Amino acid sequence: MGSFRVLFALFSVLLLVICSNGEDPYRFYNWNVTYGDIYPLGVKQKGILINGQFPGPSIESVTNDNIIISVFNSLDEPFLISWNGVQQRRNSWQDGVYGTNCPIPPGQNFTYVLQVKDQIGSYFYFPSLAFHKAAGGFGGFKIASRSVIPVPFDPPASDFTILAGDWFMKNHTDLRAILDSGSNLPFPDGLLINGRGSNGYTFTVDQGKTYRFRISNVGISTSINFRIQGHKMRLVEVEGIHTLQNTYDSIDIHLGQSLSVLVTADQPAHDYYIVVSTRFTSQVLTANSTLRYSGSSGGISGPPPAGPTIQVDWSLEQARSFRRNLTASGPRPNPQGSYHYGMINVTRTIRLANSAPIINGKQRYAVNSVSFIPADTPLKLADHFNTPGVFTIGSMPDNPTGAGGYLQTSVMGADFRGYAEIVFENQEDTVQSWHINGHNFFVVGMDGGQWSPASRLNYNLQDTISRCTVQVYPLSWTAVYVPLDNVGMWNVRSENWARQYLGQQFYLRVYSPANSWRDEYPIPSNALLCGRAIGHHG
Ligand SMILES: *[C@@H]1O[C@H](CO)[C@@H](O)[C@H](O)[C@H]1NC(C)=O
Ligand SMILES: *[C@@H]1O[C@H](CO)[C@@H](O)[C@H](O)[C@H]1NC(C)=O
Ligand SMILES: *[C@@H]1O[C@H](CO)[C@@H](O)[C@H](O)[C@H]1NC(C)=O
Ligand SMILES: *[C@@H]1O[C@H](CO)[C@@H](O)[C@H](O)[C@H]1NC(C)=O
Ligand SMILES: *[C@@H]1O[C@H](CO)[C@@H](O)[C@H](O)[C@H]1NC(C)=O
Ligand SMILES: CC(=O)N[C@H]1CO[C@H](CO)[C@@H](O)[C@@H]1O
Repeated sequence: MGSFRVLFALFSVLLLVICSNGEDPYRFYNWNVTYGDIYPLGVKQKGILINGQFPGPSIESVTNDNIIISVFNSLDEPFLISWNGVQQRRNSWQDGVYGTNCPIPPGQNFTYVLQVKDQIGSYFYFPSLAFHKAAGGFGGFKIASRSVIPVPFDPPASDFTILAGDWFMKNHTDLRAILDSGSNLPFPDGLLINGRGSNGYTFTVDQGKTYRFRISNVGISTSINFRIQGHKMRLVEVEGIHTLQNTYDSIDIHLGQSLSVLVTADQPAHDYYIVVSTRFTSQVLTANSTLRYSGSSGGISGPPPAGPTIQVDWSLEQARSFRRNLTASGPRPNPQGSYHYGMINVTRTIRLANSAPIINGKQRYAVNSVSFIPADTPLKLADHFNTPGVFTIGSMPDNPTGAGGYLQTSVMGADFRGYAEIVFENQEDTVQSWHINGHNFFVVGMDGGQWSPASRLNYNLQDTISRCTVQVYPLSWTAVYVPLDNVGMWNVRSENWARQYLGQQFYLRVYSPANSWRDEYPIPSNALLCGRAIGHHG
């Protein structure tokens, strides 16, 4: 361990030289990824732990920090970690998905060099390959505002991370085998709050004080609803945007989404239920935690608070009530309303329709009929080394084709500094959740039925939130505006993990001909090489 530290210190010095923003603070993490016994639903399972923890340790950072994470893969399978919503400006080299990085082989390590440039907010990290996410390996990722930037609420007495989501008793290799054989996943076996099922976790508060809860849905297959018995929640942040501070009794959080609420401990000093439950499922799963007032005189009383179950309109109305506070600052001191997203000319409209085709006798998932399959070399590396035959730009159409599904390593080309309107069209009867790496997008509209150009008349061009993960309700559409301001190879994916695994994803290649460090960083000197990239030098 000692020599590892010395080596690591030397390596860090090297990295300091590589990183362009030497003046911003550095934070170092050493992570050992192992299998270990966990009991999330009361029964022993083999989970993926980081430094012995499930969920993994939280990353606590401040805008512009450099984050250096050395990941040692002690599993028996190749492994990568990705950063949900943490943007990697100019640096898709660090994105940690199949299309950008070679997997870390078993028994080896890789050091990620991230900078949380011009960002604030609540996010999480997760293992991106091979359905590992169903075994754990995820954790919170907070980016606080710099001390000189005003935040539109008083500092909370404490800041709690809640990672909630559905969970399966089958392990990730069994779940993978089900999907590989062409079948659907079973219904999940339970819900977890910070790695535990019912009555596992206790959050202790002082009467009269106000607390921030950062809540992420880290699950595999279902939207969730979050609520606290007897307490109102004041929404303050959604994926890095300070919102109008509306109060809610309960809030829906779709797959891959994160948000923050403030909760004031303004009730008698007892224990209260914190509840999550599944949304839009015929069977409703729930999990409990406890909000405990310090000096609580009594246990929990009454039934856990009920929440919405299958109601779609309720959720749609709530989503529309999430608005940007135009006068609050974001990562910079200027107000969030100073970027007039509604006044910028759209350079391209892209319509993306999800589907569930059977291809070669197996269940697959697709977007515009294309079901993504990995190639033998990460796309970013193939692009960098000009390796032919790995992927074709333009293999992902801009519009639904109406055709059946087919398999392809799909990459869509896009011009740096373009301004795209993307319409996610869902003609299936299930909720979708879409994520775009490296970018934040403005959620300008969502509604039931089929999108048409006339739908633009009802877009919110004033004060909608921007985020990185958005839901699309059953038989509905969601439209977003995306500033294509980050050069790189970026994953666009379903956050429903079976859909992602079986092809409902593609890569967006945001391209600048300038070939300049101002637009994109060069390949890192420690980049792992694999497939047809072996033998090349950065
Ligand atoms: C990782 O943890 C395992 C199990 O505790 C241990 O055997 C191994 O030496 C650790 N590796 C590193 C690099 O710390
Ligand atoms: C918006 O932010 C401003 C500036 O911090 C703050 O004074 C105001 O209370 C906020 N408004 C709402 C409705 O949250
Ligand atoms: C998952 O469980 C199966 C038995 O159901 C077992 O054969 C397999 O080794 C397990 N996988 C892991 C990674 O533990
Ligand atoms: C929540 O807690 C209550 C009371 O302890 C318990 O009866 C109920 O079963 C719990 N819910 C779940 C899903 O376990
Ligand atoms: C948008 O396009 C219109 C019509 O082509 C043009 O008049 C206007 O200046 C453009 N606006 C911006 C902000 O570029
Ligand atoms: C502990 C360990 O294996 N460290 C290795 C991490 O990876 C670098 C190369 O990227 C090696 O030099 C270290 O020995």
